[in-house]
Formats: sequence, C-alpha cells, structure tokens
Amino acid sequence: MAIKKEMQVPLHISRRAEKLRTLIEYHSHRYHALDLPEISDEAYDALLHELIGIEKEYPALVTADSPTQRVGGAPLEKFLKITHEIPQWSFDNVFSPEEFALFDERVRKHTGKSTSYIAELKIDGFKIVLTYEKGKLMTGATRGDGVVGENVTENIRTIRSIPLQLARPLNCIVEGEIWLPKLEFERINEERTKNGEQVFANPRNAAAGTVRQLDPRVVASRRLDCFVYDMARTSEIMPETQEEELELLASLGFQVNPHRRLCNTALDIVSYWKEWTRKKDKQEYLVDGVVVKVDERRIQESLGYTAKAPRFGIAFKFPAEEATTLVEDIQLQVGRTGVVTPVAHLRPVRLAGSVISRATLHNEDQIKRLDVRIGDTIILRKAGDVIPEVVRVLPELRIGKEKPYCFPEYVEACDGPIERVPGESAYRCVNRGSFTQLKRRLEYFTSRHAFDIEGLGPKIVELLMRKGLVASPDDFFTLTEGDLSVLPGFGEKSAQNLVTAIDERRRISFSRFLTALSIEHVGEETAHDLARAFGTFDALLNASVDELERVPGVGGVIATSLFEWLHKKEHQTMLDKLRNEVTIEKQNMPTKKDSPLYGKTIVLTGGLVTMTRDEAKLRIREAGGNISSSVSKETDYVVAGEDAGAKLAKAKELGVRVVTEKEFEQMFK
Ligand code: 0OX
Repeated sequence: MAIKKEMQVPLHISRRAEKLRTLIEYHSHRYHALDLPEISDEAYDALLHELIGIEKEYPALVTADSPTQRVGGAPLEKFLKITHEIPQWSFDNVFSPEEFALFDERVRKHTGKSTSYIAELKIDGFKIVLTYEKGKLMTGATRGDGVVGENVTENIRTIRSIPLQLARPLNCIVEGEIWLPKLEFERINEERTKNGEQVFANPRNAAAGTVRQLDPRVVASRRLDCFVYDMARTSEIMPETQEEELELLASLGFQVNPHRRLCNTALDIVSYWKEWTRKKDKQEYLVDGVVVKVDERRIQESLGYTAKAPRFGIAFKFPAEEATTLVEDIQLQVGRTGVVTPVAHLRPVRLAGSVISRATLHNEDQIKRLDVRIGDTIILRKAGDVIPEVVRVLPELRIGKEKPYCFPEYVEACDGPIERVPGESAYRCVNRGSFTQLKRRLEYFTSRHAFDIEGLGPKIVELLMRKGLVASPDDFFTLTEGDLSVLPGFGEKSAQNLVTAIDERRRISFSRFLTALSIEHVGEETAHDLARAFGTFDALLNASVDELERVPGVGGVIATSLFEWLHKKEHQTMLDKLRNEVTIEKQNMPTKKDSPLYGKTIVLTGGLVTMTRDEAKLRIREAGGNISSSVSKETDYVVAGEDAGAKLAKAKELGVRVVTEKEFEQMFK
C-alpha cells in the first residue's frame, strides 16, 4: 500500500522548506515594506515556486505563516488607508505558449466558439487606482492587499500624465500602472550614490519607492509616468469591448499604451508575445509580459472569476532572465592557450527561454568573491545574448554540507600540474602540449572566429586527432576524400563535402589567420590591430619587439610574447607548411575616416538588442574603431546595453563618454 507522503517528510526537505520560508519572508519584507529588495522579482519568484512545489508534494509542511499562504503587500502604517470600492484583481500568470493554449482552450470551451482577444503590454510598474468625481481627481490609491490600499493622492498629483480634470464631468474609477523611465531611474540612483543612500534595484522598485515617499516634493522631482488600462466603474455607459474601453480612456485624457493588438487566434497572441519578447527592452519602461483580455465585455462577464483571479484574462509573462538553481559540481575547463577556467555544473534550469546547465565562474578570484561552494543555491542570470552568469549565492539556504572549491595541483586535461600566473587571476597548464589543449586550439582554428570551415566542428576535430590524421593546423589542408570516407559517420559524399569546405577556405584575411593561431594574448581584437598595423604577415614576421609594441592596443607583455611565439622553431615550421597550403590576404585598411568611430576605442557592455555582439564588433572595425574589453582612461566610448553593470560604473567614475545602443547605431549613419 502506498504510504501518504505527508507521513514521511525527509528531514532535508523539511529543513529546506523552513530555510526557504525564512529567506522568502526576509526578501518579502525588503520588497513590500522597505521598497529596497536585494534580489530580483524573478529570483524571488523562483524561491517561492520551489517552496510551493515542496508544500504541494508534502502538504504536512504547509504552515499558517508560510509565505505561500499570503497574497500581495500589506499596507504600510505611514499612509492613510483606503478601502477599495472595487476589489483589486490581478490575472493569473502563464509562462509559455503551451500554457497559454490551455487558457485559450478554457475560454473557447466556455464561449463555444473562437473569441477575439486584446493583447496589451504588461507594464512592470506600480499599480494605481484613480477615483474621479464629476471629472475631478479625488483619490489615488495603491493596490495594497487588494482590499485595502494606501492613499497616495498627494504624490500622484505630481504625475503629469495623470489628468487632474477629465474631458467630461463623469464619475469613474480607473486602474493603471505608474512607471519610471529607465534613464530617470539611473539618474536617481546616481544621485542616491552621491548622497550615500542605498540605490534602487530596478525602475519598478524606484517607482514604488517614489509613490510611497512621504515627501511629495521628492516625488515631484522624479519623472514618474503612468499608463491607464482599465475603466473599473463609470457613471456613463460601459463600452462593449476592451478596445473601445482603451479608446474611451484615451479620449478622457489618460495616457494609454499604444502597442496593443486585437487578435483573433491564440497563434496571433503567441506571435505578438514572441515579437515583444525581442522588443521589450527597447522601451523606456519595463515590460514583463503581455496581458491578454477577452475583448467583449459580455463574454468577460459571463466567464467571471475564480477565487483568485478573473477568468477572462491572463498575464502571459516573458521568460524569466533570473532563476535559482543548485551548483552540483565545479569542474575545470582547459582553453586553447592553456588557461584553466572553473565552470559551475548546475541542476538544469529554464532561463530566458533556454535550459542552462553550466555557467562559467571565470577564475579563482571570482569563486572567492562569490564564495560559491558545491551544493550551494545560486541566482543565475541571462540577459539578451550575454552568457549566463552567477549573480550571487544564497548562503541562507546552506545546510553545512556545501564544499568550498580548491584548485587541484594536477589536472588531467592538462596532462600535468597547473600554476597561477603571477599578476593574473588565471591558472594555466604547465604543460602546453596536452591532448585537450591541442584539441581546443584545433577546434578554434576551424571555428567561425577563425577559418570558419563548415562541417568541421569539435566532434570531427577530435575524431581526426584520434585517428592520427590531424596533429597540427596545416594537416587539415592535406586531408583527402580517401582519408575521410573510411571514418565512422562518413561516406563518400560527406567526405567530398568536407574536402570542398576546406578548399573554400584556402584564402583567408590576415586578421583571421592571426586569430586562428591561438597565440597567447592575441585574440580577435589584437589580431585586427596587428593586421591593420602591418598589412601583411611577412611584415609582421619581420617586426622587432619595439615595432610590435608601438601598435595601439599592444603593450610590452603582448609584444614580447608574440615575438617569442613567432620566432619559435616549431611554430616557424608549422607556419611554413600552413602558408604553403593557404593564401593570406593583405589587410584592407578602413576607408571611412569620416566615421565618428574612426581611431576610437570602444567598450561594449550589457546586452544589445538590435544587433549581436559580433555584429557590433564587425561594424566598429569596419568604421576603423578599436574594441577593448575593459574600461580605462584610453576608452573613448562605452556602449551601455541592457543591464550594463560594473563597466558602466567604471566609465562614469572615469568620466568616459557613455552612449546608448540607439546613439551607437546613429554613429554608423
Ligand atoms: C499591466 C496591466 C495590468 C484588469 C483587471 C485585472 C487585471 N501591468 O500593464 N493589469 C491589467 O488588467 C487588469 N492590464 C494591464 N495592461
């Protein structure tokens, strides 16, 4: 007979639930009562969902005071309370097209036919309920717990997009979202940093903190804004559809978000959602999803409400960019120049639309800074096309069995010991000739950054190495169809295709060629600088250390190590053989001398929305600019994308000019 799970809650589960409850309560207080959260809403949600999951599986663990048992923020003491005339609902959430389809199915089952929906952007701000009498603004109230809110009328009177007087003398109650423009949020935080005050975590919290400011003058000094989306009650006739309702609100003088779309099918909604998943970050305000409402009021009313939410609408949230997960292990990864990078192996977690199971920890200093241990629960973040990052550890959830990570002396992939390079945070393999390191170099050689040979990915490279066909980069160019067609997974056709793909790459630009060699310190940017300075590979080979050092972007350390690399016997032999096989093109100098980027040093930071990082780099190079990965006094511009962090702060500190992605785009025009 199956034993009920509530009879046997494993100790580690009940302990985890208890720790989660305490931690969630702490962050809930910081969020709701202090408007000063330490973690993002998404990380908070991830913790809450974990607790909900545990309590669902083990109902015996539900306590009356569990944070899962309460909804919304309790009103603070400092403002007068207002009991809402209309209960303040919010919609249930769905997170994927599949979940949305279930919602649509429920609606269609009820109506017996297809229904048109209105899709609106879900503004991630602070909810406000406005009451007008005879067209005059009487009160503005926060949502509070949905029944009782706070009277913040004096504060919201300072918001210019909230009309004090409507176009007609009607009585009405409307609902909307107060938000703070992203740039204004940054300005406020700068000011707070100067005054030694704690900064706001995001524009949403800054908006909430401002609306609940006791001094209306402070509110007036900040540029709050408002979108209204619902007419909850009116002394006039209610419009028949949500579309007409939004038009009515606009005609009365409210600011209504312009990006709504009338959709006839669930598929249309999903494409609107996908479109805005991409476009959301370009707005001045935060958008955290799409709100979908049945358009016709008659159908809305007949669908009614559950105990928790209306049935006629749903919040279709964008994929979260932060989540929590467990560090199952920390392993070392050997790179092509022998640098050994610690990588966190994670319990797989869905993040920004993909499943993440690894995150780089960069180096020993980063591990120490984060104090990340095997067994820890961490907050993971992935924004735009930036690689997933460990934001912080949640030490409150430790049970004492977490293991701090220690760099070993001997690393198998290095085929020997490792050493920490003096003056650097990196460890390197002492032995530069291990199989893994050679494999990384050969993989990189054929990759899209270098020779870009189609069909020659890491798996094939390893196969070719194991079969003894390739041990040095020049070996790729002497492979024959006969060599390849007998390999596992190959036939005559695929062998022929690969040989053709290799042949197509026998001409290569100087900078790509140089990048492909995996010379220490010579990445894509330095390779470009060198190629631009010397024009031909022979000129580079003939350069002295002094001449190398004079190239912008190349310092003494790089010059010396490059010179040594180029003049090492084994490298010269390899280069001779390789140059017999391929033709290195002369580097074309950029012609756009009139570009504002010509000769400038640019740092890219944060997520870009309109282009990938690689595209941005290419365009900078074409315009004659240099790209650097760190901010210094020599930097001319820092391009700050979404969620730019430390580099942006450094730029501000040094007085380096910061440009937005939009301004950056303008520079190419
Ligand atoms: C938003 C938003 C929020 C109307 C009745 C329950 C939900 N954040 O942008 N809520 C609603 O609708 C309410 N619409 C929105 N656009």
